[in-house]
Amino acid sequence: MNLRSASSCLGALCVLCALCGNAFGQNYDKRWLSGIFYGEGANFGDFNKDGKLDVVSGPYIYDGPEFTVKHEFMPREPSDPLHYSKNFFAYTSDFNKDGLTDILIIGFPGQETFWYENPGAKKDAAQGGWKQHLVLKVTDNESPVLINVVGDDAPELVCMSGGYIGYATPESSDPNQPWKFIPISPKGDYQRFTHGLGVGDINGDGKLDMIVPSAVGVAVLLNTAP
Ligand SMILES: [Ca+2]
Ligand SMILES: [Ca+2]
Ligand SMILES: [Ca+2]
Ligand SMILES: [Ca+2]
Repeated sequence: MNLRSASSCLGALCVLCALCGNAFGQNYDKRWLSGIFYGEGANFGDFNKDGKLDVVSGPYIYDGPEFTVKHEFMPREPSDPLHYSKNFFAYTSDFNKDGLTDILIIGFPGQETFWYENPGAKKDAAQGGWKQHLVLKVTDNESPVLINVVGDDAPELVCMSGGYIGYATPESSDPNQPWKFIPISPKGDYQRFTHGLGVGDINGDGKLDMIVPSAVGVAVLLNTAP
């Protein structure tokens, strides 16, 4: 999730918690997470396995449901709120299937994507902290998506890289290894700041398709996998 694109919210890192069960949720309790701009990326996950969703925003995890206690899981690097950060998107999943939700951070477009391994009870940095694993050296496009598009139930990183549209998929035998990028298009002029990339079942056949920019507008890539 990218806060800047999701809400056009420039540096305002906040979370809105619905307080009532009304169908339209008229009442919200606003909880400030930080007055410092660390990144556009934010997401949710139960990182401490207490049954309550926590928030990841910038280099911190904020424990739900109060979000007043925070834990640093990656190096802090405040950013200029008038410019972009190196923390563009945050996604969550259990990448090494150890039962603990991990975090994937997509940096500045065209740069590396890493996932951070949830150490569980061993949160002290001196004990290793959240270990960083390389996903992909070059993640292009300004709307990369972590979603399960092929194979088993592990998600892929749908993005562009090296001029191709495609997805990066983890090595099932060793989730700590860099992911393999699978191109699904001819080489084009796709680059780090290319806009537009969406994933969804456009034709209703149960397989996820893509919508992408093309030289003359927009194109749909229908998933024809058996
Ligand atoms: Ca939790
Ligand atoms: Ca895990
Ligand atoms: Ca998959
Ligand atoms: Ca489809």
